[in-house]
Amino acid sequence: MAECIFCGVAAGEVSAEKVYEDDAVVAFRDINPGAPTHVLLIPRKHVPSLNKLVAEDDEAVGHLVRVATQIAEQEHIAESGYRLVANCGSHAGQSVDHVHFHLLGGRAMGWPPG
Ligand code: DGP
Repeated sequence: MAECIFCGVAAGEVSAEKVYEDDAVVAFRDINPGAPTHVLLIPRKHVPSLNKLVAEDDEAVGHLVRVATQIAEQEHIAESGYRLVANCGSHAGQSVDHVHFHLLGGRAMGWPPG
């Protein structure tokens, strides 16, 4: 069993409602949704924080962003708009130490975020 919960999701050891997966990226619905659409996108590779990304991760992260746009289409939020955000560190409220991006949509959102 993976020590990291999101590595566990990626490996199929932890149940989650996956909406997309390939060799590099996994996307699944957030367990505690903050919007009508709330999908998490992760690289399969365990990287604990944005601060630890290295050049070899560029392709996977770029791919992840493109996958997010495709999921936005599937979820019918591409036209109305959405937010793709990654929390890094304690001030941002990062609670899981595996790089992840939140795809949020289906309602209007305020700015700046709280
Ligand atoms: P963050 O605060 O940016 O680190 O976001 C972590 C998100 O991960 C948070 O919105 C809740 C979600 N989450 C935590 N554990 C699980 C889990 O086991 N399954 C799923 N689907 N989501 C989880």
